[in-house]
Amino acid sequence: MPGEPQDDCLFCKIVAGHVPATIVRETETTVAFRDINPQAPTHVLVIPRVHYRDAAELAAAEPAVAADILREAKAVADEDKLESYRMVFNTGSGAGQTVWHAHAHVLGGRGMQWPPG
Ligand code: D5M
Repeated sequence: MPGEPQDDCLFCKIVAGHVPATIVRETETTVAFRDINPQAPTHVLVIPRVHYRDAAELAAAEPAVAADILREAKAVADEDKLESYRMVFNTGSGAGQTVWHAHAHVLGGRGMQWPPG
């Protein structure tokens, strides 16, 4: 069921504390932890506690939680004292999504190129 924890979801396991992660912030609705394969000095994933396969499904079903993720991205950036940061939602395998639990990448601490690859 969308919104319910999935037994086979890595990020649901991190939310439940069954898989270790370097957690940087937690709220009632979100968890933020360092990406295991960082692409920048700051690379944090902000995820909803509830399970939706991608950001689009989350925003359609629980827009307030989607907004919480945007707010938490800024809080992560503030904690790492970033003046600017990039937020990425890979949505669909063609865009590079590999974990099917909605998540925002928060990247910063180095110069960024545009367009992204
Ligand atoms: O991003 C999925 C991201 O999840 C990718 O950057 C690696 C990261 N990842 C995978 N496993 C872990 C664990 N165990 N801890 C922290 N980060 C992890 P996507 O946009 O789906 O490609």
